Amino acid sequence: MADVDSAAASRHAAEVEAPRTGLTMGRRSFLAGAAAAGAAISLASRAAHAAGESGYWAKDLPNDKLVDMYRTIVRIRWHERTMADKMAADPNYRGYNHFYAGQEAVAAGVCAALVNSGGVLQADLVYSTHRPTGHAIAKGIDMKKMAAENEFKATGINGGYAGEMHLSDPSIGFIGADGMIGPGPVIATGSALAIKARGSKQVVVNFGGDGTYATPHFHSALNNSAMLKLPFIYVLENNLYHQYAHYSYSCPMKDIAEFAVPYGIPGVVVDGQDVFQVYNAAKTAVDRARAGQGPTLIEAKTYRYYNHWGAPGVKAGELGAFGYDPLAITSFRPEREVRAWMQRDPVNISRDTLISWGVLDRARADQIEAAAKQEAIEAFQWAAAQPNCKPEDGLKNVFVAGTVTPRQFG
Ligand SMILES: Cc1ncc(C[n+]2csc(CCOP(=O)(O)OP(=O)(O)O)c2C)c(N)n1
Repeated sequence: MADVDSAAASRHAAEVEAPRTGLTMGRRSFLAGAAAAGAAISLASRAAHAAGESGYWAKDLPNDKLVDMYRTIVRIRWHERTMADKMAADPNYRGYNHFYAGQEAVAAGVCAALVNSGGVLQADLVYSTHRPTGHAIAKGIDMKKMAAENEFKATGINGGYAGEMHLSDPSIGFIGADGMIGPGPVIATGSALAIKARGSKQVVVNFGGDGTYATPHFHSALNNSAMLKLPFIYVLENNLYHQYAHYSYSCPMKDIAEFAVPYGIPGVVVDGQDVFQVYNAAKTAVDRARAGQGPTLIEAKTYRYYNHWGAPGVKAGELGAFGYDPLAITSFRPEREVRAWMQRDPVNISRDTLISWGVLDRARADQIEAAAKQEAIEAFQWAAAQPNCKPEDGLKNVFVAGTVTPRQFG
């Protein structure tokens, strides 16, 4: 994990100019650099842990909380794998997804630092993206009801009318997915302003991709949350691509976290494959936000194993999407790049770290993973047997029933 400063900002601006122009540094070496940076962050963090330095918050957690983070990662992983397999191989399956496999440690680490129950007036709030299933599971959504929702079933968590990109569960503070790239952070800062006005101790987390950096909403959210010292955390999951374009095509910096500098707030780069590092960064940001000290921008370096959307390139039973498909544009990134990132897999890193800490042993880790796989299989089986939602009910739950009393805070 590293704080950024303006000297680093100009250094990285110069570094990133290269892959865009191709003058001094190829895109591949840029990617290799990013992967090496992730590994170096991981090493530094382990050293900090060994030295007992403060700030490595994960070391203070009880074992069951640490194991829960691993469990969350494998639950997300097997949800994604099961769904991707269904999309690839089951012609009757109607659901769809933007898969999160590869990025699980980000959602698991962030949500482990949050309050995830008590409804919208007590839970910490998460604003998610078009890639929401991992965030939803980490926040505590019922996997069966989410599986039913994603297949437009009447018993889905939102009655089958939301589907993947409008998925929500306010009871756990999961305000919801958002199919639009950009506006989420502005809405989330509005929520953070309401929380500040009410004087509750909640915090608001906005997840966004590297594709949100170049939107006005990203900058508006950072500016307003800094000006008003809002309890707001922007978790930017930099999985290197927005849809099919590498982020160096739209961002002049290597580390997007450097854009915290102009807004005078902490900007933190974290290894998004290591759940304990993500947790450390999130906990620091959450403590700061709860104490009224304002927002933080966290950039998690990570990678998605599947395609941008759906299951092109997926072979049922195999993790990840590979190969060339002219209709689905799977060839936007080299296969070796996918395989290289899969070497630093969040499931393996979390499991092996816990084994090295003496918190888990291999047999118990395998049991937890097998239970997660079984849970996902049963969730999709349950969802398949549910009734479809009815088109004529489409407007139900869109408007609040009865009158709404205006309220003013402060
Ligand atoms: C306003 C808007 N423009 C375009 C799109 C189409 N779109 C969907 S996802 C996406 C890219 C998102 O990239 P990023 O934020 O990096 O997230 P990732 O998909 O990599 O997780 C785009 C352009 C959209 N959903 N909304």
